[in-house]
Amino acid sequence: MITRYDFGAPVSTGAAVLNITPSHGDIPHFQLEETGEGLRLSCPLEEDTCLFGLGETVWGINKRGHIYRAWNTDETTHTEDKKSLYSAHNFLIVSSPSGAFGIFVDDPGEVIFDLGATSLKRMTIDCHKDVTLYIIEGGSCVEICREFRELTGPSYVPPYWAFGYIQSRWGYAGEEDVSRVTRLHRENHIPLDGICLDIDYMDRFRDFTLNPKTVPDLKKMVDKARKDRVHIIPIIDAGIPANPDDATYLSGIENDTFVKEENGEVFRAAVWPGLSCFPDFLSPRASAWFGDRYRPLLEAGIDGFWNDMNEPSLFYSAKGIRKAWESLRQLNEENIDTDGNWRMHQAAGSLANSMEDYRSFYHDMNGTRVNHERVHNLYGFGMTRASREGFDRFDGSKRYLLFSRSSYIGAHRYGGMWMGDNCAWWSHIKLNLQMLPGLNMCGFLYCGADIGGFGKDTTPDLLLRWLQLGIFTPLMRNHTSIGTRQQEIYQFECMDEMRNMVRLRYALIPYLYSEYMKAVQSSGMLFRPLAFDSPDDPMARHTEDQLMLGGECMIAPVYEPNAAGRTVYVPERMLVLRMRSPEDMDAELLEKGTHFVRCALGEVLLFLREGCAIPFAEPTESTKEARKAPVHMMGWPFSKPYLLYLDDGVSYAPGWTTLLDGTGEDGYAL
Ligand code: MIG
Repeated sequence: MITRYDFGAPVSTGAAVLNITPSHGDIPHFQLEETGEGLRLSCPLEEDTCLFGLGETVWGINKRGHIYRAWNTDETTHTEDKKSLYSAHNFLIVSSPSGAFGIFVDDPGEVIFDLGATSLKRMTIDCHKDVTLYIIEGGSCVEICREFRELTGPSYVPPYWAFGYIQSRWGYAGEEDVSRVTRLHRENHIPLDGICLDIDYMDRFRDFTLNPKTVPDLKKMVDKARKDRVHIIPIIDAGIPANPDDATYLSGIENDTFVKEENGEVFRAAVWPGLSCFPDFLSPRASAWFGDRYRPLLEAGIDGFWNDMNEPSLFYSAKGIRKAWESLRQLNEENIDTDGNWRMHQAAGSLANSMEDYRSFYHDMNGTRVNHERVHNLYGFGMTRASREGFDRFDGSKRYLLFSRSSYIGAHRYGGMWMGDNCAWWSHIKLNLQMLPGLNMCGFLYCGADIGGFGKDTTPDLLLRWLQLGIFTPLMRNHTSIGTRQQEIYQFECMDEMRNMVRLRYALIPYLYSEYMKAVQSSGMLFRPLAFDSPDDPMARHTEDQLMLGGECMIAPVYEPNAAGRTVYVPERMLVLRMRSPEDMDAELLEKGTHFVRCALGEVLLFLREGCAIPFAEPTESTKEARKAPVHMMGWPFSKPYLLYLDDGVSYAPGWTTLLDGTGEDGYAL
């Protein structure tokens, strides 16, 4: 049961799609306190209470023991002390052995979740005094989640090809890169469905322009890639260059679509193209304008985009840099002394993403002027919605690939997301896994991390192990930063093992796609904590490095270097498949309990629940041929039939499901 509580005059965020009448009773579970600036909710934590949710954050699956600040931030180093990443997903389930409830703090400004960090036995949430809170009670974590998802609406469905392997690198600029990367994947028989272009495909990093050297003929490039069964996925940034020779800028000024300062002047801050203006994604009119800017790219046949820098990230503002120079000018040029040294660092180091800048501009929310600080976390959501609505206006019958860096709950209806700038660190494989269930709880089903790591140089074994998690995530993209080691699979001596992982992914797509669609249609989750499926099992409740996947499977990836396998908690009788390739695997029956399961570098583990089998396809080199590839059932002999989801993969025409016979002839022989 969902109860809504309104305090003061809350901002309407667009997160919820159900219009629930606010209740005037006391809010259950929490003690409410008015602090100077806002509201504080606090609630005691029992010893065995687990806290699940919050979407994209650092920390474990259980969020207890850390402070989180909902404030969308371009954070380039995801270490365990970080309080904010790129998105705000303020939904949390408080699960105790005695029962569970959910809370959604629908506040688009800063919210602080102190989840047993200041005190072991207490959680507090600090939000604004104008806020809408939803409390969901009754039932298990799975049921609470389902109610929350019904409140916030159905998840985005990408095209089928978006389940294919995507190769990306900051530095891919156009035709040459696309043909080389395509050719080397095809020559080496590494399956591939998409290549991302990063900011260098644009003319001086300006949105909706093309670098004439690297993209002389967009349509030709797109058509050629399509013949090679590859989709080109260009990046679009939030900022528009404040430059009178830029057509998008001129159009934005003419149509009055940029956010403004108090005095009515257009707000300017630097990002990649230099001083830029920022579309007002909270204004429907400005959003429609922005969505229509994609049209020339869509007309050229582009059918996938990634939206970046939409926290919004600001390198410095026009005002901020002026102040910094003033402060620097006061220093002695040769001997700046200790205080001066501190001031110099302060002046330069506080320029990016400054609170002062965020406070200095306003949005036009249907005629009401709202300071950005109050609604900061809605900006990326607005950009996602604006672009998606633009695609729909262009061709409402077609599904486009779209994933964003910044988001708020509600954005999950319009697009997917990636987890931003991780590093080539082993700990980030685990972090990738731990973020998945929280994101799924909040409706973000189409997501994934930069496989192999964005920052720092990857290593062959790190990439291989990371692929062994990535083959299960709907967005499976290898992406890395400019300046790092080449990270395409064909760069490595263990290419054969890596290729086999991608081939396994393609063998699993019928399963992943079917389970994805079932999760969409039932407001369910593709990835769940073990605690959700086995709420009364104390071991399952505290398992931090394994996930349930769909209705039939569990995954337990290896995320440590030099491992010959790993310890796995098996919450019920399962068959583990130790897979080296679609053609080469062995199986072992595991009883409930803790096991050390062998898993050599070239192997990936997939656990199947008792009596379950999953569809498994003959892998193809792109999803284009996948429809014709034979599918058989793999798993327990004499397993129950499986409901396979089949649709045309691009339109919104409802799919039809087929029952695959699981009688056992095709079952994996024990
Ligand atoms: O300031 O476009 O997270 O994926 O490669 C860096 C360049 C801007 C950040 C994104 C990353 C992308 C990079 N971008």
